[in-house]
Amino acid sequence: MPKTSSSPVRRTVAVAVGAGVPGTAESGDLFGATTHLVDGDGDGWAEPVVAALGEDARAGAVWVFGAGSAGATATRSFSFGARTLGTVASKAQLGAAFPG
Ligand SMILES: [Ca+2]
Repeated sequence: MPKTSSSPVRRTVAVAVGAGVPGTAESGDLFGATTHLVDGDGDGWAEPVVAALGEDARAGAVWVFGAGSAGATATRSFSFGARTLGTVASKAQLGAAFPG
């Protein structure tokens, strides 16, 4: 995965879900329903952000994966949702509307 640039670029990002990824996959989570790339830590490498819109009664949750010269990785990945934020957001579908 290349470092971020100011020019818009569409890329396909494959992230293997498994060991090191927080949480447990459940039927109806809709993991991967929306995705986004953002350099959240400012190191120049865009981290994949993946939403699961069906998580927790459609409150939604977001996973952020690590990124670097070797690509995306579960290392340093984390997730958050309504429970993490201390809110009750039934059917809010956190992550449903990433910028295009
Ligand atoms: Ca980064």
